[in-house]
Amino acid sequence: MELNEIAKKMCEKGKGILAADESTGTIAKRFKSINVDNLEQNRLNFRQTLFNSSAMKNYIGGVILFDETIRQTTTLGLTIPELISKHGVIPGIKVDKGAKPMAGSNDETITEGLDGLRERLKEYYKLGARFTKWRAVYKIGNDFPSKQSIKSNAHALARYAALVQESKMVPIIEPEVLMDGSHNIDKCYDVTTDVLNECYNELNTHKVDLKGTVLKPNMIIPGIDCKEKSSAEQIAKKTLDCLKKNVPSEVPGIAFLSGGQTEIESSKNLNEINKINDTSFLITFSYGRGLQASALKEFGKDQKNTENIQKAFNHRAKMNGLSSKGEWSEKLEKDSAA
Ligand code: 5MM
Repeated sequence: MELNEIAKKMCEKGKGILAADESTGTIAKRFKSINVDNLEQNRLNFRQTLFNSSAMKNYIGGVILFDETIRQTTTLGLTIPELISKHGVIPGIKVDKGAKPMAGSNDETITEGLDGLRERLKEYYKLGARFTKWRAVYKIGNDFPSKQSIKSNAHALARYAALVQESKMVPIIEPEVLMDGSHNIDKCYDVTTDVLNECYNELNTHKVDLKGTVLKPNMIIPGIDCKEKSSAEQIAKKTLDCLKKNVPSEVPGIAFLSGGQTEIESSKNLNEINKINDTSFLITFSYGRGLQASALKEFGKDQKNTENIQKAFNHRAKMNGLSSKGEWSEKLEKDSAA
């Protein structure tokens, strides 16, 4: 498949991406919150339960995996990429090595992982991956994000994307402006504008074919401690405006991260965005917490209760599938949950 076709399939109307690429440290936090030991077998159990849910076929276009997961074989006898592909879903892989402290700018990070990336990509392709993900992290504060953080993270994202396309896979470009802090929605709009601009400058310099990429941005949203709350309509308007002004129209798909929003908030906001989407972008979800929080709770109650875990996941995937078409509503949320 051509890169543009893969990108469009990942973000197909009614579907989105499941971000199940928590590194061992991140999944440790998630499991701690439900009192589950962070063992390889438990990580496999949880993930294979999600990847074998009925929602996969109807509402999921791609799954982002972590290095450990793409190599695992399920108790059903299939490898994880085989299980995912069986449902017609595209397997993908997180290839960054994490956000590390940035020399020269206290409290900011640079995402690492470029060394040896070309070789790692060849292996991931053989294991079945057809798209990849790299996340850059920017925090908002008095002096943040610095020019240094915006420039160096964009440069790394572009070098990553160029290598991924050379390996015949679609790069997901994830510049995440964090929700942490008390900044208002306009500050998030301004910082996201600067971040996106620099990313597309660098992607252009590195000759990345934008038709074969997917953008995974944050929504334009006030900081978690901001006193001025914004409605879903305001968030949608500002988010779409920011994307229209800063994302080139060749980009086929935009799949948001949930970033700490609740499951319902992330569905509602995505729905509002799609209700007013007058662009050619396929706008959808690439949620980690926004898709998995309820299923994770069920897993914590009883790891063996596959039915309840899958029920929770199927419901969230269906709700977000509706949001990707602007067809979600609070009534459907309640009816379907019942
Ligand atoms: C699922 O979490 C992903 C992995 O995080 P770490 O590399 O820190 O372990 C993360 O990159 C994720 O893809 C995005 O942040 C979106 O997840 P949320 O939970 O924000 O929707």
